[in-house]
Amino acid sequence: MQREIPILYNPSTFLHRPQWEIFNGERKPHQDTPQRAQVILEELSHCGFADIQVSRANEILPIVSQVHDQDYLGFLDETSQLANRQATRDSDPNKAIYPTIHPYVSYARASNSISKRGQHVFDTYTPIMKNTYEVAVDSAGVAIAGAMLLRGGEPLVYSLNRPPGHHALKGMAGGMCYLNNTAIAASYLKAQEDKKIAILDIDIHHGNGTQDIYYEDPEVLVINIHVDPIFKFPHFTGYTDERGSCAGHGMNHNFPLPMGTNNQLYEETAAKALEIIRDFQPEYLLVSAGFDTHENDPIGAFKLTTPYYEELGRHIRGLDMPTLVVQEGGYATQNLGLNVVSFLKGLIRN
Ligand code: SP5
Ligand code: ZN
Repeated sequence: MQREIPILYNPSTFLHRPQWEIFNGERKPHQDTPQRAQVILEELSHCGFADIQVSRANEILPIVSQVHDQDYLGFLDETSQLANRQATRDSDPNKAIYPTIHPYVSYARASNSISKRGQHVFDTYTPIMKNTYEVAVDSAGVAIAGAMLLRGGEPLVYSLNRPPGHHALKGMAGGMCYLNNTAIAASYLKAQEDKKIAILDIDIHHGNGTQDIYYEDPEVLVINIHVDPIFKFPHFTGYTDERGSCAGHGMNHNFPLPMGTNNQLYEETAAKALEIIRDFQPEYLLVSAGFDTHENDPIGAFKLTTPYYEELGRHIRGLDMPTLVVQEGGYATQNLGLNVVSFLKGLIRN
C-alpha cells in the first residue's frame, strides 16, 4: 500500500497544555491533551506513513485575518500576553484566563479585559494561556500549508491540528477552539482561485463556527454530521432547518443523529451527505475530521468502530476530489491514532 501522503504538524502543538475545563462551577480535566497529537504521530509512523513534515506557511496572519475579526485576534494576543505575565508573577506556568460574564444587551460595550473575555469566549471549556495565541496561529498555519499542497496538486493531505478549530467563530473562541483551521484553509483556497469548496464536518459535535463563517457564502458548501444538539455541545446550533442565508441559502446542511448512533446509521447518513457534495462538484474537499464519534470516546455519544473509519474514508475517496483532512476532536487516546490511520487508509488511492 502506498502511504506517501503529506502529514503536516507543528511541534508547537506540544506547548498547548490546557489543564482544566469548568463545567457547572467545577473544574474537570481538560480533554485536549498534548498526548492526542503524540498518539496520532506515533501510530502514523508505526503504520508506515513516512512522510511526516513540520509545516511552515508564510503569511499566515493575513490569511487568518480573512476569517477572523481583527479585534478578536488582538484580544487573543493580548490575553495570552496577560496570562504570561500572571504566570510569571504567580510562578504558575499553567495560569489560565476564563470568561466570567457575557454580554446581555445588544448595545453591550466591552471596554476592559473582563468584558472582552465574555465578548470573545463563549464557554468555560476554552482557557487562554501564555502560549495560546501563538500555538493557535501555528495550528492554522498547518492547515494553510496543507491547503497550499492541495493547490500544488497533492490529492490527499493530512493536517494534524491542535488546538482544533471548528467551534471557533469569526470573533469568539469556544469548544476548545481558538482559530477555525478548516475555515481558514477554505478561505485561502477560495481567495487563490475563486473555486467552489465543500467542507464535510464529521466531528461528533456540530461545527458551529464553520457553519456561521460560511453561512451566507454560495461558494462554500458546509455539511455537518453530528450528535443532535438537544443532547450535546454546542447546544444552540446544528439543527436541520439551519440551511444558510442570503446568497448562501441551501448551502448549509445539518444531519443531527441520535445518541448511540452506530456504523450503519452513520453510513446511511454519510451517503446522503456525500451525494450532496457530488452534486455540488467542488474543486476541493476539506474534511473537519473528529474521531470523538468512536465507541470509546470519553465525551462522545456514538458507537463507531475503528474499522468503520476506513470504510468511511473509502466512500469519501470515491468522490475523487482533492482532499485536505483537518484534525478536530477525538479523545479516546487508546484508539485515536489507529482511528486516524484507518480513515487515511480508506482515503488513499491504491
Ligand atoms: C473540538 C471538540 O471536539 N470540541 C468539543 C468540546 C466539547 N466540550 C464539551 C464539554 C462538556 C462538559 N463535560 C463535563 C463533564 C461533566 N459530566
Ligand atoms: Zn468534537
